Amino acid sequence: MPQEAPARVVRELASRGYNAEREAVTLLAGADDSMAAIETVVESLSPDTLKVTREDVEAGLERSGSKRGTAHDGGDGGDGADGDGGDVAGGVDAGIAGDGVGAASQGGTGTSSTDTPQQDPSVSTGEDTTNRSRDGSSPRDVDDVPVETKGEGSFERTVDEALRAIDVAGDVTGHSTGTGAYDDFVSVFRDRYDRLGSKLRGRVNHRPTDSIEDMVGGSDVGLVGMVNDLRSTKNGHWIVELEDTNGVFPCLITKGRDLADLVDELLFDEVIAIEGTLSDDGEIVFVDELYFPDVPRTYEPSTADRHVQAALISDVHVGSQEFMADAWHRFADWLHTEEAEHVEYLLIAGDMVEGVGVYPNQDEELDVIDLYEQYERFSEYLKEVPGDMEIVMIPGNHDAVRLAEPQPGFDEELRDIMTAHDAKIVGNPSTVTVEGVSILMYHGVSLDEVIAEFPEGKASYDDPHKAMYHLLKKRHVAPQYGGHTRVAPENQDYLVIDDVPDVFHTGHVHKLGFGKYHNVLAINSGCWQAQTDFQKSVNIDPDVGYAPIVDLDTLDVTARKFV
Ligand code: D5M
Ligand code: FE
Ligand code: ZN
Repeated sequence: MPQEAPARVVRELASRGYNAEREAVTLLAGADDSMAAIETVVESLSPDTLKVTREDVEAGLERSGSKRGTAHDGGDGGDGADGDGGDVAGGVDAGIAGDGVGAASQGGTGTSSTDTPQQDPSVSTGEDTTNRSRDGSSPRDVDDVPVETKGEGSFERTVDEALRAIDVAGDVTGHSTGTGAYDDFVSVFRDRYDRLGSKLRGRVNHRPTDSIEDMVGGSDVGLVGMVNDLRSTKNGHWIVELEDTNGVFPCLITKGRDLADLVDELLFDEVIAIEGTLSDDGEIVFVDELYFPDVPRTYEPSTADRHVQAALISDVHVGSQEFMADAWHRFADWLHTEEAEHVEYLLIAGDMVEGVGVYPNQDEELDVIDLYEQYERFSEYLKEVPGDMEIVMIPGNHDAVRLAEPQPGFDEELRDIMTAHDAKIVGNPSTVTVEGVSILMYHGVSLDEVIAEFPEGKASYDDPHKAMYHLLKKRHVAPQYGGHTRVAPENQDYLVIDDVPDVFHTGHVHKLGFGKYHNVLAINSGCWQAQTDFQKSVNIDPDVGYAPIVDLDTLDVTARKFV
């Protein structure tokens, strides 16, 4: 008889209205028949018990003659099922706890290799061994669910929190100055131009736009500019109008040249450099070379000094009828197993909840209609993961913060709701450095734009990481102003990718994909929401219930599947 995962014990107790000490959970998880033991212990509790203690469990089990499991005696060693002060956070409401699904960590592995774009998740991950229907329709029957415990159902994590290091940069939270006034737009674009331009100045001999027309026809010209306009001529050539701080200048890219292929990749408002020759009449530059700020090919990412892992997820969408609670429970349960012993960090790249009024007719698919209640539920789900885990979260377009990017982290009211694990709540985007590995977290709304505007081969929903490569190449997470992505002007451009990250983590498009671009690991995490009616109508087939796990010492990735 397999032993139970602690998270499941927590849920069972919570569904009966009890909190529990960590040691009590460990004992129950290690019992020969945890569910029976829970019943016995609960029956023997005095009516005024709120929190189940170790003594309660021992007394209850003794009375019934149940034996404790032998695999592991709780002890005091590490942080148990949930670390907050040694107690297990309870109070999970029945809607969650009543969804009786056992632990089943699943899946094979798919390890990324350098420079090899990844990856069809259905190939890289193990097959579905439980084959359960999604949340709401699964029977409350746990015995038939395989629990992958490797014979150590009561495995207890032992982590050394002193070895951890986590640091956040580039977060707008608390620094937003934008008023939306015209001046703010001028300053944010100027900042973008200065910072990205400085990465390009070494590559071309920049001539200010207003001095080019005074040059002799046929001169060599270098120009660093922001893409102000892009149009085709009647002969099928392209005119890219570049803007610097002095004005604009038109540059011609002739059709049929290799360069013309790059026109497909241009977005308005991004900063590029060109080299070319001034026309005889001094009116236009014929482009010979085009440069993006880019990531150096020789970039050498930093890695952690020890074997430690991070789970990178996003798009939980709690509150949606399509939220896959079963998959989440399996994920949380798996985190308590020995296999996940080194997973000490959990990064969540936005869309914690489904939100309210985000898309037209969205209310028809809401399971929880109150926004704050959605966050309360989310917080309860978060409590299922081991209490010692370090959690970082940024908001997404479904979250209750301003939609325009950069988005500040959640406000006090929401922080008060999401107190579990003392998570680090930061803005979108933010760069989180975990034990030396810098991880740029960005929700990913601009990916829709890149995918919509680029040809299929350069960016698609099936290969979301390739769309991410373009953002790295542009060194900007959302270059185009005025399209899908709403951008709020601030006194600086928080969306510029100033320093090359070691890992780039996005979500939003609900597709799993990862690969390396010039040695930077790009990961788009999938989601925890099954296909919505809207997504069905536009053929978006989401990758649900995956958690990519990154080895911070090697930057290898294993995609784990929990559906
Ligand atoms: O977005 C999930 C994905 O689905 C993302 O690629 C946008 C797209 N999506 C979902 N609903 C809509 C509507 N109503 N209009 C346009 N695009 C949509 P998420 O932000 O998680 O909902
Ligand atoms: Fe989402
Ligand atoms: Zn989103």
